[in-house]
Amino acid sequence: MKTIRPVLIFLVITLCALSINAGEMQEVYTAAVDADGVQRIEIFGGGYFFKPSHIIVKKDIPVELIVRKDPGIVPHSFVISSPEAGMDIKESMSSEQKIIRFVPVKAGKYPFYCDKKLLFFKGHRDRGMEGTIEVTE
Ligand SMILES: [Cu+2]
Repeated sequence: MKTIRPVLIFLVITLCALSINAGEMQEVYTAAVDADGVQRIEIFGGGYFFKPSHIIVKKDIPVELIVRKDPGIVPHSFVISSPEAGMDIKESMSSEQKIIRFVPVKAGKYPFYCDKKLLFFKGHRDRGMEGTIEVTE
């Protein structure tokens, strides 16, 4: 028991640290509805992430995603391939803001990602450039 205890304490601390880290990486952003009835969310993308990476929007209310990427030369895109939920989007990102408009029509969790890939290298999505858009009733 005397030797097990420090190990247990170490494990607990490690697990806590890990869960805090995971929480930070999955930054959740819940959209507010603006006075004009639109849910606006700014999304920033870069190598290889989206921030925030988990956004929550309400069903049947128009959404405007204001997307922008870092100023580097690496191209990035913003893709949601969920036409069944009213989201069929494929936009190349720029360091200038771009507005993507849609109305989510079905509750659920849908992936968004960057579909860029250089030659035989791993695609950006595989490197972590993806997130979740969660549509709630
Ligand atoms: Cu990318």
